[in-house]
Amino acid sequence: MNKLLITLLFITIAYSQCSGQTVRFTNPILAGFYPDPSICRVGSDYYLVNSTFSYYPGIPVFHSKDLIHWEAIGHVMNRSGQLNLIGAGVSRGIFAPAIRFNNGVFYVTCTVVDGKGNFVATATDPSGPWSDPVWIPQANGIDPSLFFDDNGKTYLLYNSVPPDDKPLYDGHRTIRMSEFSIAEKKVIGDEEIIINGGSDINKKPVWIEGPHIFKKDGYYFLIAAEGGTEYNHSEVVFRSKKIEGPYISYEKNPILTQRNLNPNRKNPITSTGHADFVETESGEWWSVFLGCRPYVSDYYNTGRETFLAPVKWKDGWPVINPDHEEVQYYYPTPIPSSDKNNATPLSGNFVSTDNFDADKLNLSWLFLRTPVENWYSLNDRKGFLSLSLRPPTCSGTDNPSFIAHRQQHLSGNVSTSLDFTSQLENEKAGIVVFQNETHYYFLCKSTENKQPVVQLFKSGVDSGSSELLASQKLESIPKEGIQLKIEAKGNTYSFYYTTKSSVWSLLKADVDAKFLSTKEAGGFVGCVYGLYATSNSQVSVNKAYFDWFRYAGEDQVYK
Ligand code: 6LW
Repeated sequence: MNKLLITLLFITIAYSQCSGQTVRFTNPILAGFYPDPSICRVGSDYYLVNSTFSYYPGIPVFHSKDLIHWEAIGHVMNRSGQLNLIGAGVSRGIFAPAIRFNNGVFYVTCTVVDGKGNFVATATDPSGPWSDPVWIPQANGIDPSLFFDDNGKTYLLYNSVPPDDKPLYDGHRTIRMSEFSIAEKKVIGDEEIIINGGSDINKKPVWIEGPHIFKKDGYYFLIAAEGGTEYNHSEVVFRSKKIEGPYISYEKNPILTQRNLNPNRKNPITSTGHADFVETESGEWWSVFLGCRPYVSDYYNTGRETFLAPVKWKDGWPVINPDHEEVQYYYPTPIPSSDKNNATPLSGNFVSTDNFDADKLNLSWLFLRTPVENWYSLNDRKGFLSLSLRPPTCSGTDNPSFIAHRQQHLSGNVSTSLDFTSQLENEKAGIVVFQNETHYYFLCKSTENKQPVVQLFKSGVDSGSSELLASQKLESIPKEGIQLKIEAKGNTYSFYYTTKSSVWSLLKADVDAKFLSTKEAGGFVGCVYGLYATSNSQVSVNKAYFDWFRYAGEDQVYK
């Protein structure tokens, strides 16, 4: 690049930063487990939803004016009557949602697996309240998505079983479609198979899913995930002149994948797929999709995150990220923007602290399954989050006293200040880094031989068992309590405590983080840091008081 160009680039960046304009954004735009993104635009407003599985509230709704600064404005499922997840494994429950808008009404279609299946919920205000789910029993499958045709007809498409439910190979699925009555919120007409297998059934494509249809230049374009949501994930596209097909596969499919790249490349973004498209007011096309950031090989603890990349139309077909082989951590901003919204940061490196001095929990906090009792409070002691110690533990499939923040970085730390006293060894409170019921580490304060201790437990692989990795008697404890810290550094976690603020004592260093990776633990979620208190199946009237929670992300790629 010649000197003039470099000078111009610096002037542009300098001007933009002086004027508060953001000239480039960081990926993932939603860091941490925010999988299966779906997006729509209404005027100059963008809305995005993600899967939440057995976390509650279900299906966060994000809003943005520029596709890069996102603010959580509510949840589709935030009433216990809408969604009872008790008994579900953490990666069950709510699978991939899709958000669409038509004639003043927002629609979210989604699936409760092991439950009543596919449903549609509606709202006129995307921040809620959303309707109760209207179940769609005729649609047998997952990943439902609506398409509103310009002739007033509506269609529901979804991933489903192979023809006659007789798979030709493992992973053989179909995309099926039915006309849908928006008035009656039910399928009408016959269901038809519009994609059998995937982009080329002769190559035995697996897991065609996450379908969405768009209409452009007289074509119906159908995009879908293919390859399964791991390393071989991809996005493929088909098109037809008629809504009912036949749909022709793009000869240059997939339009997005990272599976063919050098696995030893620096800071890889992998497993990209499950995309959705949005057209900006200026006619540019962009795609959101899920991707993963392994710290080594195919090990990642931050789950499947939401990325944004440009779409370009080539020979009448859409291609995601056409100017690069690798999905980029930085792209020029799609819409000139300035960092106006003061939402909880979701991208790049940041520090955020919750002092629990509001009268409601921040929307980014997660419960594990649907709370049916009042076991937490922001009013018991102003400026504190109180958790009642209750019998459920995070090894089970009940609703423990557990409020979590996603792990959004490969490196960083979380800390909290905890006022908790107990004479009983079964009573414990602290921070848990949690992937699922059999894969977590719990740093807690408790009692051992009537002495206050800080302990580190590793979950057992059978539900309910756990292994004590470290324990340290606590001498004097100041009235403000103890502070706990978990430090993540890619493939290790280190655990600290202090009774004198800012002088941390190491309890245990370099504990294996791979144990909490998706590769080892399985599932569809990502790690979360939970503020957690339990009486381990005993009755208790005790409470734990958390004064603040601090989160710091320190990923090298953003430095
Ligand atoms: C989602 C489907 C998928 O419904 O996994 O592997 C499911 N891809 O699209 C949960 O993310």
